[in-house]
Amino acid sequence: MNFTMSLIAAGAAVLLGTGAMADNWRAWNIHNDGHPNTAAMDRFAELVAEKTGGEITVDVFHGGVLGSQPDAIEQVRIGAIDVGNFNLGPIGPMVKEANLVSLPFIFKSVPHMFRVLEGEGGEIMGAAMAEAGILPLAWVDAGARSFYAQKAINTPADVEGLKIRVKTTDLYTSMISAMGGNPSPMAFSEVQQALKTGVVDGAENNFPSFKSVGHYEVTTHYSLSEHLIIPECICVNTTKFNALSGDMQDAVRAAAEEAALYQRELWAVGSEQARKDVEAAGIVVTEIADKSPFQDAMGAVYEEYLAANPDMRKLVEIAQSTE
Ligand code: GTR
Repeated sequence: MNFTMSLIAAGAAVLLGTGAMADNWRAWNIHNDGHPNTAAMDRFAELVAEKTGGEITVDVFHGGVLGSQPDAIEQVRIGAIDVGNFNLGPIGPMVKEANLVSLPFIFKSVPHMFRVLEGEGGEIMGAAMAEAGILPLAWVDAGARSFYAQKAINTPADVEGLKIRVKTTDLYTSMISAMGGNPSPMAFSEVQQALKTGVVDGAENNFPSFKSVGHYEVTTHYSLSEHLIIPECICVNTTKFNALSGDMQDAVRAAAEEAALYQRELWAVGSEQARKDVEAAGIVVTEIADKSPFQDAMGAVYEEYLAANPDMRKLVEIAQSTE
């Protein structure tokens, strides 16, 4: 090989080397267009490319096309999917500490939930999640979940005898049973059809999801029980993240934090708009002035859960003592 050829070969190697270093991540998102988290995840992808100078690019797969949420969480843990926007509810069966957020009425409000996440409670949950392979880069808002059905659900007694769809987390099953209802664990993608055909009588979610997947088209009443305030995360495979250089870690984290702040802004506006839209479409929204009957009914859920999981008491106390 002469000198010129060696130079060309060296140049090609450098180019190939650079090419090999650029990393393309696959991201999971359950929501479709028009949902605040879809726009936020697109923003996350843009910010990662920008802040890493193109060394990491992210392809976001919306609408849950990479699999159901419990499956996708597992995929991120093993590194088959790199990153995703996950609800902490379905993380609970894999990371016990995440179950804190699935105890009904554990948070007084969304700001209270964020204060807990930004304090010792969030540190404990985040560390346990990272240990399990799914590291939270930033927390995002998912508002509060309330019941909807073909009638108003203003007291726990209104749930009696109803078949209510829940996510596949034991605490939600207990929650519905404690009110005398029949819990029906089911994937998000199946709920609209189940409501439509009467396989279930009702479900529970926040306004943006109630609207975006058409649950409002097949129910008549949305009752503001606000029994669960479940945060979400932008979460990455732990090994993948730890293998990055310090600078790349900072860039990815900053991208997630910025995308999460953007999500919270979109959420505030989008959630109000979703409520207006479903009301305009004929949904009767009822305010529940006194939620104590619901809270009282949950006493049994806490008792049973903490008796079986005494090591969760500390997290519960941290949440309850956070102002
Ligand atoms: C939504 C949440 C999704 C999913 C869904 C459900 O509010 O953003 O991640 O958990 O609820 O009920 O399955």
